[in-house]
Amino acid sequence: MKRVAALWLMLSAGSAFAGDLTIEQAMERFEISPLVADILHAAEADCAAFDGTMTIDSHLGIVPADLDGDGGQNSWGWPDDTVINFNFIECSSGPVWFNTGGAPIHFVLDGQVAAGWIAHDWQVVRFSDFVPALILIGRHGSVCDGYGAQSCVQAVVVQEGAFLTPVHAEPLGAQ
Ligand SMILES: [Ca+2]
Repeated sequence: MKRVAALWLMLSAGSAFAGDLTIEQAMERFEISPLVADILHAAEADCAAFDGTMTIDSHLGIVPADLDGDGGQNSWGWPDDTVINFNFIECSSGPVWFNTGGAPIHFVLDGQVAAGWIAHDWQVVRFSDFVPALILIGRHGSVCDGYGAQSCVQAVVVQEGAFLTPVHAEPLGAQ
């Protein structure tokens, strides 16, 4: 297991392997669950509808991650959750899935449960013993009732197989 993880780090860091992957190459490079494959194939179809070819950044398009903080690994010894970041997946015919708020970022838990938001970027941080993994996603300013270029960060916690995030933030004094 450790050797495989080390190999993945080496592949990730090795410039010889940098660049863009086709969906077929991504299937060989990563342990892709059927749900992840569905998301990628749906995007590929969207791109093909515009006569485009989809390519996936080999480092940032599909990222193994530990979104629930359980430390779980898949059979390749990688973190058992997956982030699919369409900010780093391109369609040759144009910006099919981009808007001013970024592009879809899908978070897939144990290959089985997915949630996604239009966002610029993401990060997983440790929050507390009770919340070992906190997903932070950079959203369009309007989501925070601001303007587009303002910073707006949404936090998401994964617990018991569900993605939890505030629906209404309800600040004090807003009543
Ligand atoms: Ca996990």
